[in-house]
Amino acid sequence: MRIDIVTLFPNMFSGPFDESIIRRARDRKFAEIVIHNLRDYGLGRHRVVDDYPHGGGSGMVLMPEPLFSAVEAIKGESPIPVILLTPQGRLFTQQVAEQLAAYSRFILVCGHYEGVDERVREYLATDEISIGDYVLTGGEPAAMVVCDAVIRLIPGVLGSPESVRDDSHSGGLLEYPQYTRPQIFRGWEVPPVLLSGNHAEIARWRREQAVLRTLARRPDLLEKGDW
Ligand code: 6GU
Repeated sequence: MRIDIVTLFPNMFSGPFDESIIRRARDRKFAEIVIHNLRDYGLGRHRVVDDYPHGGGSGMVLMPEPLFSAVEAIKGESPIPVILLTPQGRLFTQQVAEQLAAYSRFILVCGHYEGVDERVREYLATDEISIGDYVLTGGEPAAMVVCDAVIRLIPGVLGSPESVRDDSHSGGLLEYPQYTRPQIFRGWEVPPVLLSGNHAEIARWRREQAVLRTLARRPDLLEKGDW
């Protein structure tokens, strides 16, 4: 998979993609992440990328030319999905991550300032995604979230396919409680069923815990009925 990211702040991405599982996925060529500086496509000697909103109002708006130039230079003639990261997008969920994981390539465009010229939404973006109902200063952290959630779904990136299957949210439920050694820590014991060796019992207990935990914390997930 190849993910191209268009951003005004390319330095924000050094670090998050250079550690842990995403680093390993890149090293092993499961995923290629290419960062593009929107400033390189800015207008004139000053490489301008934003301007005042027509009709007045506060803040600056990203101009269409630099964004179209950047995305067209990346795409060439290929029809690649162009996803604008904006608080106005559709909500990013595990299901959306699974949809994106089916692509071999897509482009993430990080919005910034007060907004993006509407013609970018209408004629350049093929999709708009928000990572939640709160406002970030820019789309960069959202791009990191999307990349992480999608790359870990690529077959081979995680150790075992079961760890993807058992994730919180993947089965429409939160994950069951996990325990490791020691068996007793400061007097707090591991639930005995987990030490019983009875795999059917353990599976039933975990399912029950997942349902109870989802009911207590995220009853909205149960109402969706995906479990
Ligand atoms: Cl994708 N961008 C910004 N600026 N804020 C957000 C967001 C994206 N998703 C949630 N809040």
